[in-house]
Amino acid sequence: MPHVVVAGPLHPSGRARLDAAKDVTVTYISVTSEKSLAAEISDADAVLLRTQPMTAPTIAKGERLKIVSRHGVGYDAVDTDACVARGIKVSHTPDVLNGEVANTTLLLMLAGLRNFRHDEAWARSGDWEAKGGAPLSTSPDGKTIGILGLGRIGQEIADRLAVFNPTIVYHTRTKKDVPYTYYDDLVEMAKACDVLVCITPGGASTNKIVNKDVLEALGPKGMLINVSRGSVVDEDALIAALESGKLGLAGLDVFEGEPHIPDALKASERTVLLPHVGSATHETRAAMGALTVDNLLQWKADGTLKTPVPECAHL
Ligand code: A2R
Repeated sequence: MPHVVVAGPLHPSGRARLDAAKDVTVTYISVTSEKSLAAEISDADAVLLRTQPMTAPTIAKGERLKIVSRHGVGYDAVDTDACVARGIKVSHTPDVLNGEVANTTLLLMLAGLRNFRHDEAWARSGDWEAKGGAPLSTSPDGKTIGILGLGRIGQEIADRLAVFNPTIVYHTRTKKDVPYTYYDDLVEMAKACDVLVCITPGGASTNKIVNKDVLEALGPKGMLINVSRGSVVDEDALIAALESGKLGLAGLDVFEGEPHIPDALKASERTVLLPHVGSATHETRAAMGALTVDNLLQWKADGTLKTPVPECAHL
């Protein structure tokens, strides 16, 4: 009978299905760090992984491990090479969160351009009555919006942005068959953009890809939105660009050292900040939980995965 360790919160609907599954032993643990995870998986056949990293030393502690079912689409914190070397299969939850992350992108964009933080405080504080109307803000309509990473989520963002009648441009490593202008140079794209949305995976190939040059190319009226991974943006360069006025605005759902957010970003009037809630709605977390459990139960039934990560698809 396989032993499944569920490491972190799972939506109640997913938990109910897992509890109802026959011939599975399930242990729920509430670890938040990789160190404490390593201590809990010595007799696990399967791990349902939330946000904790799983590096090679932790994977080695799971001597019986056969599957890691990652709750989320990004799996940059899981050492897939170490998993493949051991024949451990890794799944993730693509597609089911595309719409919600796109909604979060729109939320950040509108909040930034339309000066939501300032104007809400203006209404709430009585400044409207005491001082008059709030200053004018910027329309989201008709802007040039660059998408860094036009994959499943990036395409959904482009689709949902259509109501603003934008010019969409994009940067990826490979040109796609889409009706948008492709830039093979990120700095050149940033120069052309009013808003730049980051939605690539994390990991080595995108580490600090949004650097000082990209931020300054986006310019004093430009807005950066990051709904991908904190590692994609050079946070020191971002703070410097905001403080010097070389970048206009930043809407951030993810951070380099999250859940820590640098004081400079918290204090800035040019930022809109969220605590990594891109997919965090009841509906979407239920769908992600369901797919995570689907992968576990399919593996238990026939040894295959419903949505393996590409690196493990051959196993
Ligand atoms: O580069 P390509 O042609 O493989 O396109 C992918 C792009 N991408 C990059 N673009 C520029 N420089 C890179 N070094 C780079 N690496 C990847 O990101 C593709 O267009 C996009 C990723 O799309 P998907 O694999 O479909 O991922 P999905 O589901 O959109 O999620 C993206 C990320 C997750 O990995 C989490 O970190 C976050 O959104 O939730």
